[in-house]
Order: sequence, then C-alpha cells, then structure tokens
Amino acid sequence: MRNELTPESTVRDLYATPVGHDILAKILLQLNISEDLVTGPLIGRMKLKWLFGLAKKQIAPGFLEKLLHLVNSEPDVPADQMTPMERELAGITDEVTHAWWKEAAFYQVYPRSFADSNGDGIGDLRGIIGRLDYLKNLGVNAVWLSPIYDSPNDDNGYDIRDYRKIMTEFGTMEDFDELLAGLHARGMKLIMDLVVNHTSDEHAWFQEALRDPQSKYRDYYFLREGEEIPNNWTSFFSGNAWNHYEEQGLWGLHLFSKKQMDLNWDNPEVRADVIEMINWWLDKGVDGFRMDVINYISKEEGLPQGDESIGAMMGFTGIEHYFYGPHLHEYLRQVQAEAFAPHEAFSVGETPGVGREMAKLLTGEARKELNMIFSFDHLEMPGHVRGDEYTYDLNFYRDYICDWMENYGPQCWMSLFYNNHDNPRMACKVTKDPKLVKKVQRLLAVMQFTLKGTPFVYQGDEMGLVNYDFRSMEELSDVEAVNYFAEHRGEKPDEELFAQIKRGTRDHSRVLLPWNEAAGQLPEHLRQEPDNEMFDLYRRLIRMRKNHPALIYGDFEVLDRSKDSFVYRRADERETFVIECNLSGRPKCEVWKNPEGLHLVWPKRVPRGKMGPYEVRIWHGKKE
Ligand code: ISL
Ligand code: CA
Repeated sequence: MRNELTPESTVRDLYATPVGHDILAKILLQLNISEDLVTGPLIGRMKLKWLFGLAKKQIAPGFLEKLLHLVNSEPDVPADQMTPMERELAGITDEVTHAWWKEAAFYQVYPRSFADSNGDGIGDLRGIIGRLDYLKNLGVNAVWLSPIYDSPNDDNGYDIRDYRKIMTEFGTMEDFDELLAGLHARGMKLIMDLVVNHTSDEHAWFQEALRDPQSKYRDYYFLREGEEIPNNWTSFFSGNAWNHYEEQGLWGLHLFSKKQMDLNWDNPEVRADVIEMINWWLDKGVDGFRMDVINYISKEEGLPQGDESIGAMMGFTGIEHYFYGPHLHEYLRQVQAEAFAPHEAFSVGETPGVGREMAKLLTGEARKELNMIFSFDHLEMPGHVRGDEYTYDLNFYRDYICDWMENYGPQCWMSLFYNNHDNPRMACKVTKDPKLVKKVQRLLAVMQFTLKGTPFVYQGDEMGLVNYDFRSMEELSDVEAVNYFAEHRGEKPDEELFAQIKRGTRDHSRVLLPWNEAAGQLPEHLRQEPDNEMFDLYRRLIRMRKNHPALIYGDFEVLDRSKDSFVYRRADERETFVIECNLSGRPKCEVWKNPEGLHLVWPKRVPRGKMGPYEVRIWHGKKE
C-alpha cells in the first residue's frame, strides 16, 4: 500500500506508481523523450499541479484529476518495490519457479484459416486433427486454439453465441474431444480462447435480456433506458460504443462490434456463470485459457464520460474507464481461485494497453491473478498505429525487450511473440525489401527462442508467410476493416483508403494456410509457397530451447546495445549462449569477438569480422 497522490505530489512520485509509470512511459515514448527527464531533478521534483498548469493548452481541464483518480485506484505495489518485510509476509522469494508453461513452445491455431478438411474453404477441427503430426514434428508442445464455439461470426468467433457448443462449420463436440485426446496423446497441451468481456448479441442471455424487462439477464449487460446515448465512449470497430434497440427503448454497450455485447462483471451472477463455464471446459481436460481483452472486464461505476484529450491521444474515447478497471484484480483472483487453481490450469491474459508495471501486478506469482500476459507495445513503433506507412526499426524492439527482461523481475514471466491473428506479419513492417524479408523472419525466430520467456508461434510463421497482396475491399472480410471503410468512405479517394486499410488489416494473418490441398481454393495472388528452410529453423530452435535449460531459465544479460547491434548472453551454471544480431538492413561489423572460446551453433559457418543485413548468430559453450 502507498500514500495517495495529490496535485501537490511530484512527477517523480507519479512515476513511482505502477499506473503513473506506465502512462508516463507511454507518453514519453510517443514524444521521444528520455525517462531520465522525469526521474532527474529538474522535472522530477516538479509538483504535478505546476507541470499540468504549464501544459494547460494541450490538455483538457480536469485531466490531472482523472489521472490521479486512476493512479490512486491502484493501491498495490509490485513485488520489487516492497520492503523485505512485506515480501516475506506475502511469501515472495527471488527464486524462479519451474512450470510447464514456462518451458513450453506454444503454437497459435486460428481455426478458420488453419486447415480445411472437407473442401468448403473454411478451416475446421478435422483439419487440425490431420496436422497434429506436423505440429509434433515441428516440436511445439502446446497449442492455443482461437475460438471454436458456436458463433454468428460477426468477428470470426470472438462473438460467442453458445460457450458449450462447437461452431457448425468447424465440426462437432466429438471432433473436439478427438482433437484434445490427439494432442494429449502426443504430449501436447491445449489452451482455449476465453472470450468473456462480451458475448454475441445472439447469446441466449442477451436475447432474454431484450425480450423480458423482468429478466435477471437485463443486468448481465450494460443496458440503459432513455432517449440520449448514455456516454461518449467509442467502439474499437468504428462509431460509438452503444447500439440502440428501438423496440425496447434500450441502449446496449459494445466496446467491439454491434454484435459483441459487453458483459456486466459487477453482477456476481455473471461471474458465477462464467466460472461455471470455465470449469466445464477444464473438467473436460483442457489445460488453460488465453483470455481475450481480459483487462477490460471491470468498468468504472456509472460509466462516466470519457476524457476527450485521452480519447484523441489513444484513438478511442472512454478507455481510461475500463482498460485497468477498479475491480480487475478482484475479479481475476476470483476466477483464478474458483476455476484455474483447482485445475492447476494455465492463464495468459490478452491485455492491450497494459504496461510493464501494471503487468507486474497482473502476473506477479504471489498475487494469483494471471500466469502471463500479452503486451502489445512492441508491435508498432511509438507514434504509429497499425496501417501507418513506416518502417519498423528493430533498435526500438531491442530497447523495449531489454527493458522488460531487466525489470520485469523473477516473479513474472514474459510471453514472446511477433505475430497473431490481429496483425499483419511483423517481418513486413521491418523491411519492404522482398529479398530481406526471410532474413528478418530468421532473426525474429532466433530472438523469440533465445530471449527469456515463453514463445508463441503464430500459424504460418514456420512457413515463412508474409503479407498478402489484396486487390480490393471485396477480398477483406474482417469486421474491423469493413467498418473502417464504411466509416471513412468519402474522406479520401477509395484507392487511398483501401491502401491504408490493406497495410494494417487483420486479414493478412487470416488467409487459409498454403497446404498442398488448399492451393486450388485460393486465387493465384493469394497463394504463397511454404518455406521448408524456415520450418527447419523453427524445428531446430524449438529443440535447442527444449534441450538447454539455460535458454529457458538462464539469466539474461545484454553485452552490447549500440546502434543496430544486439548482443546478449543467456547462461546458467552449466552453459552459456551468446546471441549476436545485426538489427539493420546494412552489413555491419561483428561486435562479439568470442573471448570465451564459444562454438558457433547457428549458422554453421560464417565469415568473421562482418555481419550481413539482419544476420544473427548463436554461440554456445559448456562451463567446466
Ligand atoms: O485489432 C484490434 C482492434 O483495433 C485490437 O485492438 C484488438 O481488437 C484487441 O487486441 C483485442 O483483440 C481481441 O478481442 C477482439 C477480437 O476482435 C480480436 O480478434 C481478439 O484478439 C474482440 O473480441
Ligand atoms: Ca472445412
């Protein structure tokens, strides 16, 4: 617990709080200002009321009060800021505990576009079952399955109509049971996608809520009566966040599409029903869940107006009232205690917007909330959003990842990923030169398996897939892209709008994988050749990490972080790895002169002295 901040507190005090740290860190990054400025004497000692007084012109009135409210609503401090006594009382040690999910290599399957078994062009469960040996051969030992539940597919299954039923196009519950058994028989774990911030508007609860004013389900959602729209919050998928049900005279809150209605987690019955559903799947034997936008589940009481300047800065209005809501920790602990813990199940939270210090509070081992989170701050450079035309500089990634590796603490464990179903392929952000893409992909793969954390491979990474050359809006099906086009049409020529959407659309990661039998189903320009060398590299990296605990639990130490260079060591008491990366598209001098006499393990042989564009080398040695 710490003291409340007031306008009399200093910038340094603010930076010392988890929420204050993460918000300031984000703003500083956007403005390209060093952290030293806020910790240094000049600005650091400044009172908040003075600083915000100075910035009056840029910031809407009341901003400081809102910021303080948000900061003060988080009284906890991360383990590394506790006194030794507090740590002891909380049962916190600096030992890194061992767990299967820390050692695992995960593979994300997006079922709709993974493998199609019956030729209807839609991936399905039998398609996955047919590729289990492929996954086994690749070497991954855990699969994260994006939603396969019954859904009207407004957002490809992230809008669930029935949590206990399989989507008809994907197969049956028998297929699912066979898939689970097939994975377990091969020594692989399965985690499912838990989408419980919202349900489909076609879910029985929502239908009942609309139909019957007396129904208890009215309070399962955020339904408001009246003529006026309840607040100014906006949706992530364009427009405002409220759908009007004229017949019933109701407004319903949806942070995502109009068919994804936010659940009211403040209602204990909602939590009980969700927990019962989680237990139902865990009883079936699934090993855990990836929890969709789980940091959005607790909304500020009364759903107050969003701050316009925060809205403008973040691109979405109202976000400060739910991205780290007042009861988030409490609800996560309840879910953990009543569902995950009794099953010893694994949890990884998808937490857009959460920074390093808030992440410590969500994943600190002794806090019993989540095992890991997905943070997204590395997917775009500061000042850019998905779809912007720019080149991603891996120097930024190095600084980002070093910051987490060095400061996240032994109580927390990172997820490592570059791609998922919500993003174009990372390598294509780094280079626009088709000759260099493969090199970037290899570099990313090596970092993913040699940095400290659990790697999540996205389907097709191991095939070396790149972005697609979509020709028109007709080839895009993602609700985000479609809504965006409709909303912004007329603001610029259609071609320009399409070009922008094409750069960022989530459809890049949602085209059916190019298995042999799938080739005929796709138009020529949407076909890609799987790259066998990339598969071999992944296979090798996965085995290397599995066979060398130094790459899993070993210490991480940066040896060089000069411009375009990233050299780091992973070591335990038995062995050492040194990884050297050229982060740029130009040749550069080798930095690691190998004073320790390590052996080069990847690639097999290299000319010493110079490194090629995006080249990466892995050195290894045993300690006597
Ligand atoms: O792609 C985004 C919208 O601009 C991201 O903000 C994304 O919506 C966010 O990361 C949440 O993603 C998850 O929840 C969404 C779903 O559409 C995504 O596929 C899912 O990964 C709503 O359920
Ligand atoms: Ca199919």
